[in-house]
Amino acid sequence: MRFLVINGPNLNMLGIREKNIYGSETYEGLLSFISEVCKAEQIDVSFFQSNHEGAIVDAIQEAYGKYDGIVINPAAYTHTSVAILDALKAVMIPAVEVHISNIFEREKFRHFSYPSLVCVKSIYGKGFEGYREAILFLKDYVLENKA
Ligand code: CA2
Repeated sequence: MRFLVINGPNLNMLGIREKNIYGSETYEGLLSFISEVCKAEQIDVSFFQSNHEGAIVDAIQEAYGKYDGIVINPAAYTHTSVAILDALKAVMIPAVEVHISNIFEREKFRHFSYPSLVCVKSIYGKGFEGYREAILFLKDYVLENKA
């Protein structure tokens, strides 16, 4: 099974600032954490991070036919990007949305998520553990929905 993990703008700054919201672990730490989870689950994982909306759309399109599942934290684009929503709809790869923080306990503009309209699950407020939950959920989902 092959998964693509996509992280959006500024998540490469993890551990550098806003530690009260996102914790003190770095982006590299996040990748190691996810790699360990995927290794234990025998999942091949690839990572993509970008600060650019179009680059994220390109990465989703390029995933078509190559990956069984997508885990995505679109970061700020969560609340603005119809383009990322449309790309997820276009490729029809099952996707789980993850947010490190609890977006519903923050500013009102973070309460709405475009990707939640197409993702098979949304996980928020669980820190890095949310990515583990996403991988495990997606693995079961893909196995159960195999043609
Ligand atoms: O909680 C999440 O994972 C978010 O997707 C993170 C986004 C935010 O815009 C969403 O509303 C919720 C922001 C990521 C910014 O990450 C930073 C990391 C370190 C320093 C500054 C920002």
